[in-house]
Amino acid sequence: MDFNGSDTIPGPRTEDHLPQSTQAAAKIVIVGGFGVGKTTMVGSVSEIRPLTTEETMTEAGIGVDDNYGSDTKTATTVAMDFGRIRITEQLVLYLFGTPGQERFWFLWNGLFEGALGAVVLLDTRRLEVSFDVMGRLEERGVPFVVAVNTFPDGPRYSVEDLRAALDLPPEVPIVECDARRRASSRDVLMTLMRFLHSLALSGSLT
Ligand SMILES: Nc1nc2c(ncn2[C@@H]2O[C@H](COP(=O)(O)OP(=O)(O)O)[C@@H](O)[C@H]2O)c(=O)[nH]1
Ligand SMILES: [Mg+2]
Repeated sequence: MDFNGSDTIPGPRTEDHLPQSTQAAAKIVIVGGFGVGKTTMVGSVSEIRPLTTEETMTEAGIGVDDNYGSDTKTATTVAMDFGRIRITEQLVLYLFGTPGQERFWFLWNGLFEGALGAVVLLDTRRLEVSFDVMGRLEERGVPFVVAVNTFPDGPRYSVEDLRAALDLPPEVPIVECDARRRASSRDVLMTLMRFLHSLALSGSLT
């Protein structure tokens, strides 16, 4: 499947050098349960060819990786996805997509080191697969926004209903996205950056 969608921004994707105007870089993690679209999002938005460590699902994952709602999926990310996007003239984001499966949580300490913020991806058919991840982020004090990846057969909920179901405070942004589309994934990152900016202004970022 072509994850880049039809709105891929024209021109060469690979920018190996950072432009002179770049002044700052930030680390962002993309998290969520199995099959919610992390690899897809990093792949659609990255300006460099994304690095991904996918491995064909093995016996070890059978019965452990809940494959519901993603029956065509035969690969799962065992370590992480990595990409890069220049979000403004000055700011570059380094993206780390990290697996939500419990057996990979030992990776998280290192992956969250120095992370400015996170995107939690949700699949409305299986909201519960992203619950634990949100709890972990809260424990570690990593601010996050919630992006609802719209799968065609997924139930649609209002933002208010989702906020109540996820027990999220009113300030945490919840947005819809299509992880396959570059512009949509970029919008999610912009929402996160605006949220982080507002936290910094209000003095809530430590
Ligand atoms: N319809 C739809 N399918 C998606 C979207 N994002 C991902 N997928 C599909 O969902 C499956 C799981 O995505 P993947 O990025 O591998 O999930 P990950 O386990 O979170 O990395 C893939 O087979 C994609 O085809 C989306 O926004 N819309
Ligand atoms: Mg993946």
